[in-house]
Amino acid sequence: MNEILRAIYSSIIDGEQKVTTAKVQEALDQGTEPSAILNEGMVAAMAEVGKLFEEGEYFVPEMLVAARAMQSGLAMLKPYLVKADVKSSGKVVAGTVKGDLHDIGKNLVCMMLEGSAFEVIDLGSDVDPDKFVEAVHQTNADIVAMSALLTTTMPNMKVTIEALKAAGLRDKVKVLVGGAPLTQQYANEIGADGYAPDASRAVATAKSLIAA
Ligand code: B1M
Repeated sequence: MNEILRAIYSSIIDGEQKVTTAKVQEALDQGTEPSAILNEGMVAAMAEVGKLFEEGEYFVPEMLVAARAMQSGLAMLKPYLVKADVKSSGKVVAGTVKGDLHDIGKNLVCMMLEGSAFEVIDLGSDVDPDKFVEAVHQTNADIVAMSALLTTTMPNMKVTIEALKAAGLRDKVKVLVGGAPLTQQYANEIGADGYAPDASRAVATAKSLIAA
């Protein structure tokens, strides 16, 4: 990792939001690839924050300031990840499931989808199953994209799929799921149509779901 990426990495771990934004700008000015800033500097830092939390070195406040630094860096990368395109690839209703406040991965997935010309209706985090249903009704979406970061909230994906069924919408919409604790096997078990382990594969899977 070069010096500027290391500085971004450290600033996120230390939760130094101002340093993160300054260093991301510096990296962009130097011509560093946005994908390197994202993956090597920022995503890697959040993985380390998770490790420190697991080891009892970090607590929720430290995770929170790191998340704020990450979000501000992500906002600066957005124009580079989201390019305008004329033809819509499809309409996606996205959200983090009920009970789950983790939205960084979901935001990244939304940005990458927008970058591939998907129209994204982002419902945010802690999204009630009924809100997903209502949004699909209102927007006629092609895909429901759900994210979960907690093992305790993963079951709410199944609850949402059941709510879509109960509303008679399950045949009209594809369901794409992802998030750190998920697996392809879990996605199969809950009856999702697609699973992706990261944001770029979420885009590829969304495209193949539309094509199918
Ligand atoms: Co929390 N947290 N957290 N947290 N947090 C984790 C998830 C945890 C693994 C940390 C740990 O113990 N190592 C752990 C979960 C353990 C478990 O369930 N087994 C945990 C815990 C326990 C908690 C609390 C319960 C802590 C507490 O209160 N005691 C609490 C729960 C709050 C709640 O949600 N109700 C909590 C709170 C928080 C903060 C609010 C402080 C903050 C979130 C802020 C925010 O998001 N705005 C936070 C953070 C930052 C984390 C870690 C450190 C980082 C998550 C992150 O943003 N990663 C996380 C540890 C870790 O993940 N290693 C942790 C970066 C992001 C880019 O990755 O979200 O995985 P990720 O997204 C990836 C892929 O997963 C995938 O693509 C993304 C990019 O490639 N992906 C999809 C995600 N969604 C997808 C959807 C798709 C496809 C792919 O299709 C639709």
